[in-house]
Amino acid sequence: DRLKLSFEKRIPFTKNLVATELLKIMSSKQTTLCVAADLTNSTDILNLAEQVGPHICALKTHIDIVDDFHENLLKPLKEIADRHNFILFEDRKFADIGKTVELQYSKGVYKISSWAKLVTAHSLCGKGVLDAIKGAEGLENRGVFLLAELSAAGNLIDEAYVKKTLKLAEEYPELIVGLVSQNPLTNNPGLLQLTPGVQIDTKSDNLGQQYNSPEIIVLEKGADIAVVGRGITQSNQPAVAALNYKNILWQAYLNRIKQ
Ligand code: BMP
Repeated sequence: DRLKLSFEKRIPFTKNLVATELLKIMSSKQTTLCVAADLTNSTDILNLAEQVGPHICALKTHIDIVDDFHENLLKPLKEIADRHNFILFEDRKFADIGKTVELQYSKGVYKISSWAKLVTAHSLCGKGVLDAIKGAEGLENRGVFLLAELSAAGNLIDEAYVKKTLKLAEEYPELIVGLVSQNPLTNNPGLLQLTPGVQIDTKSDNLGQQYNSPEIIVLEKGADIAVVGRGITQSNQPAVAALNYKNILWQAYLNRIKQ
């Protein structure tokens, strides 16, 4: 059962090298925290990465919201990620025909495949998206988190869509690192559950985002990795806030795997 196994014991079940790396980082740094660096200024992103770096397993970006984006952002960002041992994760949510996804993933201003070991993809468009990511130029080791559920109020995903997403994930074990979901959908110890919509003391924003507490998402909703954005980025002391989320999440995980 995925929920009762330690991250270390789950490593042999993964068939993707980024998943293996992620599980090793989570175990050694004792963190399941992924910070969503949803900031629109390059310097702010670098400062945030430096501050929260020691406490995270991955930094999730929306690179297309950066006002002053220049490829010069990527070198220092990679350097910070290497030094603090976390993974760069572009939340691109690919959803188009395979050929277009191939171009969006590897070309254009952002050349995502050259720096992000992890990306997200919607299952909506089917296999072509995953074949495109698999075959495109870029980093040798790459992994995909497939979106199975959303934290957005009123989203159109239903039970059948979730089931079909799970089936698609199982067809690409060498590419799929895990699922983005709000509930425990699989017992496969080789798949990681990434859960956004996490904040302490806040239940929603004014645009449909829905939050659960760190304890609830780990103990009741099955999260392995928690995505926290504004709960940390809007804090006066992001490093302190990140450490606090990290500690609460890790304790909840220890309680979950306790026999
Ligand atoms: P925040 O914690 O500030 O609400 O940010 C959540 C982050 O997770 C955002 O970057 C958003 O794009 C992402 N996300 C989400 O909120 N819900 C989902 O279902 C999937 C997401 O990727």
